[in-house]
Amino acid sequence: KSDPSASRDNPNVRTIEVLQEMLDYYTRNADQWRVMAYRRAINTLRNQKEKIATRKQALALSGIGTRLADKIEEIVRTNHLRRLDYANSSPEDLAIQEFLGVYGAGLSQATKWAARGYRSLEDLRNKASLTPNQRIGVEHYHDFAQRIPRKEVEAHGAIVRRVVETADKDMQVIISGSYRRGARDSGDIDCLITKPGAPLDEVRTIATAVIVPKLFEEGFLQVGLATSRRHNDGSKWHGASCLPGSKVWRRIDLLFVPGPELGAALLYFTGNDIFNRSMRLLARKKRMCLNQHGLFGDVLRTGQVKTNPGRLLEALDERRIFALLGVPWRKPEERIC
Ligand code: DCP
Ligand code: MG
Ligand code: MN
Repeated sequence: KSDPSASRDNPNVRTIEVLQEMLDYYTRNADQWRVMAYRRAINTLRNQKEKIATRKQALALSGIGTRLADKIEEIVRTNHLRRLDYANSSPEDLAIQEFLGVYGAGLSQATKWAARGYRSLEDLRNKASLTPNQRIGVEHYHDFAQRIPRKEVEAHGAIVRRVVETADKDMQVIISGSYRRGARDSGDIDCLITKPGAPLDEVRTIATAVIVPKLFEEGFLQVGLATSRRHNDGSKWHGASCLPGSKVWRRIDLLFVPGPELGAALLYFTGNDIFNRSMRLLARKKRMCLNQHGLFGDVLRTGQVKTNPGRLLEALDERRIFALLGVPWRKPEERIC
């Protein structure tokens, strides 16, 4: 969606945007033939320097047939495509769109449910066979769909902080994610937990053996949500929390960080994700590598593959990572791309 080639300077951005919605629709409906046709058309339009406004102009391009050419003309003329109105309003498609909001369910799961004939959250709740995670996603659909006001993010963070500091007075909690960027409300609560000088093992052990159990015992944490092993070395915990006296469950993420990696972890966990991607890309261009563990230099790559891990340049000091990358310091509030 953030493809730079679809940027402002392409005269066909709006057409591409509408065709992309059709592509999404056909993808959801697993219509592979149309998916290919729309992909081809979108790519062709991306490569045009001129605005393609008429059926005739469109037909002159390779890979665009008569029906697509008509649609392109309609989009340019009306800024809209009537076909989209009912494409997105079939009962099956509406169900897929609703199911996409179930925490942890991707497009493939949502499509499967719809293909089995489920049309509502009620259907999922009563008829579908759900994994424990999916059941929580369905039962708390409306909770997780709500934004969390900044004050409430702070209240969740304060409970985590109290328990963390009781477990070990040298341990620290920093609320990261969109909250650290100054957002007025957040999608979830991101708590970074660390201890100066301590290795990951120490932080992770205290967190999983003492802090998380204590937060459950207090009735604050409600459930842990499984994550894929492949992407998690035990330094992340996903789940849901609830303030005393409230019934609304919120999504909460805990990140356990070794003291010496605080700067790199803060940079990663503050985001936003697009800003992170551009910082990593920049590091790569300078033959460095940036990840949540540090900034590394002298990295050798063969194509995309790293052939040596490089030498650690900085991990503790967030500002120094910016400096070494040659990027002027940006306050968290300014890290929105
Ligand atoms: N992150 C990332 N790449 C991803 C996901 C996350 O770099 N694919 C980093 C940047 C995010 C941070 O982790 O800012 C927290 O992730 P969240 O999904 O919680 O996103 P935000 O906190 O930024 O926004 P929201 O308010 O929606 O939670
Ligand atoms: Mg967040
Ligand atoms: Mn998060």
